Amino acid sequence: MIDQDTPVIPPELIKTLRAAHSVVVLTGAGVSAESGIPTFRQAQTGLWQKYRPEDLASPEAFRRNPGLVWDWYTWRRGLVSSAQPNAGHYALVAMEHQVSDFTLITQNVDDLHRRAGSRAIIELHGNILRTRCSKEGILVSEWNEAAESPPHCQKCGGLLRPDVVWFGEALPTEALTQAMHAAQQCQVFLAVGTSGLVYPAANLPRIALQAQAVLVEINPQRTELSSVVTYPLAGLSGSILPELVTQTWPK
Ligand code: BJW
Repeated sequence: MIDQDTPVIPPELIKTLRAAHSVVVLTGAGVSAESGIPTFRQAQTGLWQKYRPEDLASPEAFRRNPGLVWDWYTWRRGLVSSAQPNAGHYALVAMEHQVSDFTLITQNVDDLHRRAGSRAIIELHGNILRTRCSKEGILVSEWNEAAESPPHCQKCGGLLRPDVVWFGEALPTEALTQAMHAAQQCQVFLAVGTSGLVYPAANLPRIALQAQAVLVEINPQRTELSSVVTYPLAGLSGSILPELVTQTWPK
């Protein structure tokens, strides 16, 4: 049965996807919205309602008030840890099994793609479940949470921070290089649940389009990308992705 909120998927798209041997999917926060994780630009809840995420996810914010930033990430780590992958995450696992050259590029830091079972994942903006020393950059797995906020590195005394990419920081070079290469080479590129406002990730669909890929967008809202994509599919990724996979590769 087709969900009333799921748009009809054009038959030409199904045909193109079925024939494609190289597919790239770029995901954003919208993919995890149906797992109960607020998107980046959506109002935060509870104690964090009065803060804009854009004002907390930066080196300046961390320098100004490291305790506040650490506490926000501690709250978000809790949300992420208790969330479960949704039907959209699982559909991407199924897609990976069907396409010989499949690349999943995510801007999300929530680890839900990996927990769903996706394997070929490029994490552009890091992972909130990893912590590193802000002084030496090394990953740290143990600290005294009760002592201070943020805790200090037990080796060098530097402040600990989440291993994510804040505004003004460089993306991991290898991840970005691989993502750009995949976007240049693919036949079909799907942009799912992203506002397309944050660079350099926002360039990836445009790179794919310039390289003649078929561009698909899945998002309930229009974005800056909507007017240039080949197939804009307006709706929720948790409904559209499973439908797309089922119709493209029926059992
Ligand atoms: C659904 C749905 C459902 C809802 N189904 N959909 C070029 C031009 C202008 C500016 C720049 C530029 N190049 C660089 C910049 C500066 C800056 C930038 O892009 N600024 C813009 C805001 C203008 N970029 C950077 O600073 C980057 N660094 C950089 O460029 O460094 C250069 C450098 C080089 C060498 C040395 C030093 C520096 C870094 C960007 C890092 C972004 N980090 C964050 C935070 C990560 C950690 C954390 O989570 O706390 O990443 S910001 C935030 O935005 C997060 C996200 O990954 C990212 C993207 O957001 P996303 O995923 O698109 O989420 P939303 O909330 O915006 O949208 C959700 C969408 O889902 C919506 O459209 C909904 O409709 C939809 N949706 N429910 C499907 N069920």
